[in-house]
Amino acid sequence: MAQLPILEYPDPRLRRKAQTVEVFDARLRRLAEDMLETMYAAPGIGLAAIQVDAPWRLVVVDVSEEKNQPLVLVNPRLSPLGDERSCYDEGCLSVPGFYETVERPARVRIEAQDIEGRPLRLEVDGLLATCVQHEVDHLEGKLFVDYISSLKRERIRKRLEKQQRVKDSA
Ligand code: QAP
Ligand code: CO
Repeated sequence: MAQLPILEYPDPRLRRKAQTVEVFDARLRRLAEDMLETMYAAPGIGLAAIQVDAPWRLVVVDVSEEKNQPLVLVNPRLSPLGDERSCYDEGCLSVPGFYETVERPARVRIEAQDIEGRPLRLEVDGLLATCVQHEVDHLEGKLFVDYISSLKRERIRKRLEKQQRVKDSA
């Protein structure tokens, strides 16, 4: 297994629309394993393939305390269940060091495929529901900073660009 470099906002590659996975092979399994390793090492609770410059409709999440309940979703589609909404302080491995409150549907139905291509159907709530919605947004090129004010977003962009300049010149 290997840890993969993570693209950081405002990298334009994070704005691409990810492609449907049609081939369920060893390379796909390898990518999912490397993404899990990368997420656990961060540490994080969710990662979309696009964040490691692999523009496929693949996400991994694990919101468990023990970090032993990995969920791998291929070609996920979500539908909200009911009108209830909930707020979480969200972060993102592609927006390191910044957290903002985002409101989203509290419960969602997930229709996806597992890593072998078998259909997967789940109904989730709580942090898992929020995390899966955050990750599926990535597949459409959407980031949690798109939900906050443009003033806050621009401030985050400028700070990250500055940090990246420092890193690149080191
Ligand atoms: C998405 O994000 C998420 O800034 C997953 O310095 C997060 O795992 C959905 C992380 C929260 C809902 C609530 C962020 C690690 C991890 C950072 C993550 C950082 C180090 C973010
Ligand atoms: Co994210």
